Amino acid sequence: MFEIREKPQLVEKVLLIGAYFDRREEVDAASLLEELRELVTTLGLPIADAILVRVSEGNARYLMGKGKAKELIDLAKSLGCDCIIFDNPLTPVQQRIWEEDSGMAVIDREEVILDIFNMRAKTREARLQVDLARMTYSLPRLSRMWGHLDRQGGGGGGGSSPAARGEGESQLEIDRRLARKRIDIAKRELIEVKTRRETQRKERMRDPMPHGAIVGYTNAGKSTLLNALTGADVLAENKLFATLDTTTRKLQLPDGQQLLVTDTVGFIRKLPHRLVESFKATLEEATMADFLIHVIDASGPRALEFYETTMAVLNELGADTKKMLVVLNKIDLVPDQTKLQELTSHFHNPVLLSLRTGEGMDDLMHKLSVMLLDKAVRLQLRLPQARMDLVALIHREGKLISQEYDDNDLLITTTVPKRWESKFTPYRVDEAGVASLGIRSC
Ligand SMILES: Nc1nc2c(ncn2[C@@H]2O[C@H](COP(=O)(O)OP(=O)(O)OP(=O)(O)O)[C@@H](O)[C@H]2O)c(=O)[nH]1
Ligand SMILES: [Mg+2]
Repeated sequence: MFEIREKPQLVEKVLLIGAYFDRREEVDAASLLEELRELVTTLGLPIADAILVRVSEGNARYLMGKGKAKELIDLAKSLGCDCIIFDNPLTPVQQRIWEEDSGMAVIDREEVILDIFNMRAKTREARLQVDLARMTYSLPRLSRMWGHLDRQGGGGGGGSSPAARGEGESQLEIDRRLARKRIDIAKRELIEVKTRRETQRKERMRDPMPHGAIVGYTNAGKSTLLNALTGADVLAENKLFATLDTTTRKLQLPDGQQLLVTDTVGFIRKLPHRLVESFKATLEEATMADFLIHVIDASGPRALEFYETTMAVLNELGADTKKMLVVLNKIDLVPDQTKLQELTSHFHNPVLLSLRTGEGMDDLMHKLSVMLLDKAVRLQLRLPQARMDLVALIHREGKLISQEYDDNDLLITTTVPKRWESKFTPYRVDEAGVASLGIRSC
């Protein structure tokens, strides 16, 4: 039986490296390296240093010149590191060469993110999706000195020592076969998950309620928002990728309208494509929602870039054209009003919010109401007593504006979500309703 080895127990000290190839990339590379620092800290690995390297002449084997590579390996050794982490993607061959030359574990940003997801995955669905992504990452890398896959207990060359190279092609072949088998099993099980989610979604459609998905960059405050809106108790913390599973709760707005709100997985720059692929079943909650609540951490210097990153992933999922309410969160951390105004000017009518102080919460509720009303129709009805079920439906789903009795009938003015409109058609007495029945009004 193969298991995925936990890295934190193995790694004592890490050197971070961010390589860039053009002077114009320097600022971005520096910011990505800072983010890598956060990612690695989230993983619980102590960092010795972080180095930004400008590569003028590349060498496909090392990503950079051989001399530069040697310099960095010497630096890692002098700092007492046992692991080097690149912000750049490494090919399986580059990774192996660096490991051989340094005698250390060498990993890249993608592997770090995969490991965080692995650490966070709690439910069966999340576990399956993470496993699938990690296995596809590991498959071409099984011959690494320090592989993901390790034999647990029994069998030669196992335990926690690095899987020795030169064990022979056959061992590698066995590893690959087992890895492929596990990938197939995970894929098959994920099809079941997808089917189950589709069934759940169909059930929701029978009693459809507007559905908004909270999306955004990792750590923007999505879960905190769901908790504040609905009293849910999703874990929200100052760590990257605190949430890997979706949580859906019902929200009743002050004007009585109801909607479902879903908290989703956060995105990040250079989010491994295989994670997006593997997490499609979960991310579909965002694609299937009627509208998006896009939460942005307004306090960060790169708020706009993070917004673009989220939009790019949404685009990949086919959800970027959905109706969207932008929420600029954490405004308590932005004392500079000019800066806030500048950021605000990039969006159409955003909500300025602080979930810490509660400022902007009323505006958020109001904008949600308006958004939903957009999808509501106003009806004038004459309902016979036999249709008290429709009165109940109005109370549950719509907003009662006025009602009075006329003989045994109820005369009602109401707004209801558009999707319920047809249920009321036979009882409409407004012009649109009369016209739809083919009766001319005079
Ligand atoms: N100062 C301040 N902190 C906030 C605000 N909203 C959320 N936070 C903090 O930001 C951190 C991240 O919040 P989460 O709700 O976990 O963020 P998330 O978007 O769900 O993050 P992931 O699940 O990792 O994608 C937590 O420590 C929150 O307490 C805010 O308005 N102001
Ligand atoms: Mg969260």
